[in-house]
Order: sequence, then C-alpha cells, then structure tokens
Amino acid sequence: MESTATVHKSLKQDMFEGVDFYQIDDLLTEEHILIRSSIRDFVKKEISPYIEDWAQKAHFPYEIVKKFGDVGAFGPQIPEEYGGGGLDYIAYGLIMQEIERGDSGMRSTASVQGSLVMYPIYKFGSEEQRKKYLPKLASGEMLGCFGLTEPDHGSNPSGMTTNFKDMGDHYLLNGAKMWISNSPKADIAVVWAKNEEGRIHGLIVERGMEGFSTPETHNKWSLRASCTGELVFDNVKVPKENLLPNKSGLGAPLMCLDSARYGIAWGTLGAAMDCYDSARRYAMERIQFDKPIASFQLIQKKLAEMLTEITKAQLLVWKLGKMMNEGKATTSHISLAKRNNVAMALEIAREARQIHGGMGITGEYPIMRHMMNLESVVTYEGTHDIHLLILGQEITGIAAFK
Ligand code: TGC
Ligand code: FAD
Repeated sequence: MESTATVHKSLKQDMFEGVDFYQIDDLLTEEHILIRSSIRDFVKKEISPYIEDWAQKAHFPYEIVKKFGDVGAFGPQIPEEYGGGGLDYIAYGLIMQEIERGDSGMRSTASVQGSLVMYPIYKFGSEEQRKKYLPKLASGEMLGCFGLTEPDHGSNPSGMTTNFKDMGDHYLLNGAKMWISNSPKADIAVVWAKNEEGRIHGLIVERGMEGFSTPETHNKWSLRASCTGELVFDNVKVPKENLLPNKSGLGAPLMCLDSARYGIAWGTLGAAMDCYDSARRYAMERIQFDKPIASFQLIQKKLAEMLTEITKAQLLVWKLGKMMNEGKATTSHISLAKRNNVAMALEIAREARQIHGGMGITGEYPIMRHMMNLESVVTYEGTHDIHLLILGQEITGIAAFK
C-alpha cells in the first residue's frame, strides 16, 4: 500500500487534467482549446510548484507580472493594436479559469490588470492614454490597480468621498481607497473620485506623484499570494491629461466590474475543478476500513454532486461568454453567474476539505488555500447578497439596496 507521504509527493506534481463531463469542449474552437492548454501548462510550470509557499509566506511574487505579460494573460480581450490579445470573451474566460485553478490571488492580479485597468483606459481613455499605458500594461512592464472601494463605502460606491478640484493647470486629489488588489506594487492606479459637482470620474494616478502612497494591508487569511493595500491621496497634483475623458458617472466603474465579474465566474470554476480533482484522486488512494474511501457511498455522493455543479457552471459561463461576444450580456446576467459560480466553488472547496480529512487543512493539498481565497472572492466585485439584490431588481423593477 502506498504511504500517505508518497501520495502527497505525487499530488504536488500537479496532475490536473481538466473536467469535461458533458463534452463542453465540443462547444469551443480549436483556438480556445490551444489557449487553455498553453495557460494550463504555464500554471503547472510557473505557479503550482511555488504557490503553496508564496501563500504560506504571504508573498506576492512580483516576477509573475512579466511572465503573465509574456503568456498573454493581461488584457486578452483588448485589441492587438494596443498590445492586448484581440481574443473573444470565451478565450478570456478560459484564461481566468486556468489561472484561478492555480490560485485565486494570481487570477486577481490578472483580472485587475485586464478588466479593471486596461479596460477603462481602452474604453474611456484618450488615444494618447491608450498608447501611453496599454502596451506596457499588456506586456507586464507596468502593473496597475483599480481604486473604487473606500473605508466607509464598499457595497455603496456612489457614496464615495474621494474628490478632486480643478486648480486650472492640474487637479488636486484628496481621499483614500481601501482593499485595493495590487496597490502596494502598482505603477499606476485607475482611481474613481468626485469632482466639485459630485460627478464621478476616473483618473490615472502614477506612483511617484507627491502625496500619493500605497500602504500594504497585512495579516490576511485569504488571497495571501496577492498583495492588497490602500491608496492614500494627500493633495496629489494630477495632470489634467490623466483624467479619463470619455465617460463619467458610477456607470463607468460599474462597466469595468461587469467585465471583471464575468472573468470571476469562469475563474472560480477553475478553483472548483482543482478541489474536485484533488478530492477524487485522494479518495481513490486513501484507505480506511481496508478500502479506498472512494468506495463509500457518502464520498461518492460528494464527488457526484461536485461534478454535477461544475458541469452546470461550465454550461452557464459558456452561454454567458456567447452573450458577451454578441454584446447581449447585461449586468444581471453577469451577477447571476458570478454569484452562482463563487458559491458553487466555495461549497465544493468545503466538501473537498472533508474528503481530505485532516490532510485537507494542510498545505500539502490546495484545498484550504482555495477555500480561504474564495472567502474574498465571494465578497469582492460585489458581495453574494449584492448580486442577489441586482437580480431582485431585474425581476421586480424595485431596487432593494436603499
Ligand atoms: P445605480 O443607481 O443602479 O447606478 C448608477 C449609475 O450607473 C448606471 N449603471 C451602469 N452603467 C453601465 N454599466 C452597468 N453595469 C451599470 N450599472 C448601473 C446606472 O444607469 C446609473 O446611471 P446614471 O446615469 O443614472 O447615474 O447605482 P447604485 O448606487 O444604486 O448601486 C447599485 C449597486 C449596489 C448594484 C452597485 O453600487 C454595486 O454593484 N455595488 C457593489 C460594489 C462593488 O462591486 N465593488 C467592487 C469594487 S472593485 C473590486 O472588488 C475588485 S476585486 C478585484 C480582484 O482582486 O479580482
Ligand atoms: P460592506 O459593503 O460593508 O458589506 C458588509 C455586509 O453588508 C456584506 O455582507 C454585504 O452584502 C452587506 N450589505 C451591504 N449593503 C447591503 C444592502 N443594501 N442590503 C443587504 N446587505 C447589504 N475594491 C476595489 O475597489 N479594488 C480592488 O482591487 C479590490 N480588491 C479587493 C481585494 C480583497 C482581498 C478584498 C477583500 C476586497 C477588495 N475590494 C476591492 C473591495 C471589495 O469590493 C469590497 O470588500 C466589497 O465591495 C464589499 O464592501 P465592504 O467590504 O465594505 O463590505
């Protein structure tokens, strides 16, 4: 009989093969499958061997930024002329799925850069801003972050107090943002702030501007390999050409969130697949009462339900991806998928933890890391309940937020 120690060693090699019970690959193009395979190989080589150590040490591996750029993980949906991948939304989703299969914090780094920094610059920026920032963000020469949340305004960003005044030849920015992924290492921040009339605008704030600091948030039990911090603006002089000119109002950041939430719906599927894959292998190898635990009905029930939920979630994001490609997906369509798939992944992580018994709480397996990461994912980009209320508003026409 193989000892438990040997089993752990072999699992560490990352033998993930994907989950495709309903032959969903038939719905993908050859290009989609090639892209997925190249990102899967990248994750096996550049993330899986190290992620446990990074997470245990709360270390953000800055060198991954350039590597993500090289493999095309930043802004796959942005046109090629600006350094993006020029790919469709299903390709974008598959990339997020594979990266989050490695770790949700790594996917955070990629989705913030692509959907929350490159997207607003591409969508709402001037041609000069696009040319200045997008190619460097795409290649990983530059890292960005997105500042919407404030200490007193999380689910309700419209109440933000960060503000800027027109000083003639520049804007003067004051306020603070909290819980900002990538902030401690970011070269630029896309910051949402109110002008003197109370209208929300996006501004590009660069590291090095006087009065701008990015203190790191320590002691997280979740997304430990991703860096999170604040953005503090103390009379920061922002050049006028750094204002995103082509859209204002809360709708602008909410459009960015649509794109990022879509990526999360795919990404969490990756975390769920990893937990299922690890649980299935462990159940086949772990012997109790002289049999593999996989032979017990209660374990089979858990595995069968995991596969069912993963398959349903795969079909959901594939159809949503088609709607994104056709420009037919609405915020509520995206909310449904983000909410469902994060909850599905969290439930699978918890069940997988049970299947691994005591080993499930250790860093020998990815389960506890995924589970703790998903506790952030269920909160950021709109909490589980906020997405329920978005759906409630869609169904009834009544906003129950206020
Ligand atoms: P509401 O009155 O509904 O809307 C305000 C204005 O925005 C317009 N709008 C949209 N426009 C474009 N696209 C959308 N998806 C839009 N949704 C709304 C709307 O028409 C209106 O326009 P106008 O012209 O009338 O002003 O806004 P509300 O204040 O009632 O809020 C609604 C609510 C609660 C759903 C919204 O505030 C919300 O989604 N809250 C959640 C906040 C959130 O998700 N924060 C995420 C921060 S970023 C983050 O977490 C990154 S983590 C990244 C990582 O590490 O991966
Ligand atoms: P609150 O809004 O205070 O919510 C607390 C609880 O109250 C939740 O359960 C919520 O659902 C509930 N609640 C709130 N309002 C209502 C209501 N009307 N009806 C019913 N229930 C309600 N933000 C960024 O801008 N950029 C980032 O890069 C970023 N990265 C993040 C990284 C991490 C690791 C984390 C944890 C957060 C990040 N966030 C980021 C912030 C994130 O978007 C917010 O945490 C989230 O929007 C919730 O805000 P809050 O934490 O202030 O919770």
